[in-house]
Amino acid sequence: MTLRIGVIGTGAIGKEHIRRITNNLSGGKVVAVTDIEEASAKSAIEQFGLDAGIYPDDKTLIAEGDVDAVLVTSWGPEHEESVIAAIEAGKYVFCEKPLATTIEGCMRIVEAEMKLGKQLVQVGFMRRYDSGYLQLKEAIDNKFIGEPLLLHCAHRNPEVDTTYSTDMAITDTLIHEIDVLHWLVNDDYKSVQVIFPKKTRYAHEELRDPQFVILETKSGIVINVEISVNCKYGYDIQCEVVGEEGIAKLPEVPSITFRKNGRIGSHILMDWKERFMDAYDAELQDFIDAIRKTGEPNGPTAWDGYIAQVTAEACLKAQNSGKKEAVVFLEQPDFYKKNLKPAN
Ligand code: NAI
Ligand code: NAD
Ligand code: ISE
Repeated sequence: MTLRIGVIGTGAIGKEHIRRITNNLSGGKVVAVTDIEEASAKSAIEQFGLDAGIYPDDKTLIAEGDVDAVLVTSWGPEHEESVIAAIEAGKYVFCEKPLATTIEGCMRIVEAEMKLGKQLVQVGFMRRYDSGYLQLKEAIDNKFIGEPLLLHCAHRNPEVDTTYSTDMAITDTLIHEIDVLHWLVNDDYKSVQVIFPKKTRYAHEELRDPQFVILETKSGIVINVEISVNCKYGYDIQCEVVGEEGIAKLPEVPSITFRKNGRIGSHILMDWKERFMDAYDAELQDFIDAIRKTGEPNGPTAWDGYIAQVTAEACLKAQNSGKKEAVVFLEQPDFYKKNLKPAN
């Protein structure tokens, strides 16, 4: 059966996901769209030539759209209501990060899913599907560099607009590292700290940029992440794992090397949409395939969304206190204790 998909929020990433489901992936079809800006939903239909209905809001799409699954690609604070409405209607959900913008909101989603008794939700933490991170994970799991001791990471965006605030460096940007790094080293976070270095003159008045985050895991691995969202030169994601017997690093994005105007160089991407293109394809293909084959999604769960939000909120506290803050999770319910199979 083809998975009939409704899209809630047809902005930047909503349209990107519609494009990939329609043009690149198999087994899914976008049959319904909604956006609080009706013009945005209409433009999605026109841009991709969709044979899909437009619905006035998320609840109507879920109730009347004849969908098996929804993609929640609206703004973060809007996610919770749409996800819970979908779960209560028994629809599968692919929700972009963050799952919800509060710990309590994430827990309401977890509880709704457990009440239904079936996993329906996958969170859009696509880096777990990136071939670079998967290679790093394989190296760590096979003890290729011995036990990991510390990680040096960077998450750099060339620029942001004036709506981007200091807390978004954590909740919108670092959240990808928060999810992928504990998964990478098979550990849980214990504490976090945020340091504000000298501010770049390219940051708008209200924004503190760059930021330097230190996360410590229960086994003592120390992870530092530089977040710079006005780095100017490109979209650049770095991750270096220092182990007892060697160092493993995320591969650079392939590019030609050129010799021009007295220089040897290579290109750096400028846009987040391109950096994890293959990972976005893989996460959504896996969502579609797993549901069609097993009746349950196979990717990052609502519990992973909760773990990320607890860690993000500890980082927000650390931004304000300047101190090391504890990260405290509830015990993982048995319901979520399954071994995630690798992507594809
Ligand atoms: P956007 O602002 O371009 O698009 C959001 C769209 O959702 C807008 O068209 C807006 O009108 C609509 N919308 C908001 N609330 C809605 C609601 N309740 N019902 C229906 N439509 C609603 O934002 P963007 O950049 O596409 O981000 C959307 C989500 O995707 C966010 O959660 C963001 O964190 C996530 N995202 C994830 C990325 C990733 O790498 N995984 C990259 C970029 C965004
Ligand atoms: P966007 O502003 O371009 O799009 C959001 C869209 O949602 C807008 O069109 C808006 O009108 C619509 N919308 C908002 N509230 C709505 C509601 N209640 N019902 C229906 N539509 C609603 O934003 P974006 O950049 O596409 O980001 C959307 C989400 O995707 C965010 O959660 C963001 O964090 C996430 N995101 C993830 C990645 C990633 O790398 N995984 C990258 C970018 C964005
Ligand atoms: C955006 O929402 C994303 O998810 C991108 O992956 C990230 O690099 C960017 O900083 C966020 O704003």
